[in-house]
Amino acid sequence: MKNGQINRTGKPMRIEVVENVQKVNDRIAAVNRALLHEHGVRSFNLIGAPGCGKTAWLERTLASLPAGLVVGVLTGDLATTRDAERIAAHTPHVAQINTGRGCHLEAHQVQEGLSRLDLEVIDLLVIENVGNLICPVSWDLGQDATVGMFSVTEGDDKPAKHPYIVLAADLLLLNKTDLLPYVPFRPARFRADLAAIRDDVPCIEGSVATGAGFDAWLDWVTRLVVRVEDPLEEARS
Ligand SMILES: Nc1nc2c(ncn2[C@@H]2O[C@H](COP(=O)(O)OP(=O)(O)OP(=O)(O)O)[C@@H](O)[C@H]2O)c(=O)[nH]1
Ligand SMILES: [Mg+2]
Repeated sequence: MKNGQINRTGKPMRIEVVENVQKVNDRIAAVNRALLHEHGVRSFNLIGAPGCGKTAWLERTLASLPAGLVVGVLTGDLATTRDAERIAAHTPHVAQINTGRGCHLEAHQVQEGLSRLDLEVIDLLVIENVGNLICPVSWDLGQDATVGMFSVTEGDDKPAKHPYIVLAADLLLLNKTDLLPYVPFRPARFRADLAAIRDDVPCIEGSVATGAGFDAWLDWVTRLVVRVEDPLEEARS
């Protein structure tokens, strides 16, 4: 059945339209991925609820990575350039994408964002998605890896209630562990829920405020970048 046709219930075929939009998105995502690899740029898409600490985590990351590693950042928000301004204190390679009412980034927006970055000099591209644990999971942007972030202030039930980010992630982060003494968050419950959904995804528990977990995180980031610079590295190690 073609777009715009009416099905037997008399209702328009809305699902097919969404599928077509996603097919277009996937094609542009593939173009983004090829462009990034052509320039030797590795990338990850950071997804988490509003205020879980994505930008703060990136600020600490940028301040901690070796100076020789050049990081580009695309920050996605409905409005304002505030996240890009925060990131600009650490790297000149940053561009803000405003989505208006859009609850997630799409590949064409990232494609436009990439045109504002100098891919010749960037080693790692970080895409901070719009604060949302739901929609961003379904939209490929062309990234190599997907990182999902939770924080203890959101409650320990979030993996159970948002299983799709757990299923999609290559790595999970649990931020704001410095606040554990002050919030009713049960780490054992959080870990058990995660394991019930998927037991093969690593989860780094840490805090921007204290730096806990950052050794493991920086190691993961460095390995992501090294893989593209020397694809044989993993085979040798
Ligand atoms: N105590 C504590 N506060 C944190 C930590 N990480 C971030 N915050 C605070 O949490 C608030 C939200 O942080 P942001 O970095 O803006 O969060 P975000 O996920 O980027 O938010 P959006 O981009 O709006 O979705 C800020 O007030 C941060 O200072 C942490 O590890 N511990
Ligand atoms: Mg942010």
